[in-house]
Amino acid sequence: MFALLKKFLLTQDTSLIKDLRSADVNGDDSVNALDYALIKRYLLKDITVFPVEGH
Ligand SMILES: [Ca+2]
Repeated sequence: MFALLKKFLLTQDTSLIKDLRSADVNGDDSVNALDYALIKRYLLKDITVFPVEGH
C-alpha cells in the first residue's frame, strides 16, 4: 500500500484511488501527502496507530 500511495502522490494517477481507500489513514476523506507521512511514521514505528483508528 505504501508503494502504491507513493506512486499516486508522484503521478497523481486517480485510477489508483480505488485501491487507496484504506490509505486515508487520518480519515479526512482524501489521500494525500499527510497520509503518506503518517504511513511512513507508522512503518518507522514512530507511531503505532493511525488517527482514523482513534475514532
Ligand atoms: Ca487523509
